[in-house]
Amino acid sequence: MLIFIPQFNVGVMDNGFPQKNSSSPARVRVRITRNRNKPRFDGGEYDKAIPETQEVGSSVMDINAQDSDAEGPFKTITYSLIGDDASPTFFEIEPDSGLIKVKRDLKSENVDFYNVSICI
Ligand SMILES: [Ca+2]
Repeated sequence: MLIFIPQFNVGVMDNGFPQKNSSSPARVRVRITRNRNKPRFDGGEYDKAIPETQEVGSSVMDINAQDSDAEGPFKTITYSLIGDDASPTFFEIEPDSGLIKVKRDLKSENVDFYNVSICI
């Protein structure tokens, strides 16, 4: 965190005649934040077996990640599913929480496993 300290004088005057005034030095400390850290998953690889009869809309697993930046948008994490395979068709992730849910009936495809890639 860098601190930029501009210094200046603040003036004040009255409306009398003759007009009187005074001044005082002032400074404002501006805290400069930078996006220094990338978000990291809490776990390594996530692996879970579910039945093909798992209901649409039900929870599959909860993905967690952290960002060690101090505050604001540099710390806020948004989850999304990525990849060219079928996984984004059959699964969805809540952008704020990282909860993966079944999006579409899994019995409609004869697939043994889905490789779900998550971007944060
Ligand atoms: Ca960050």
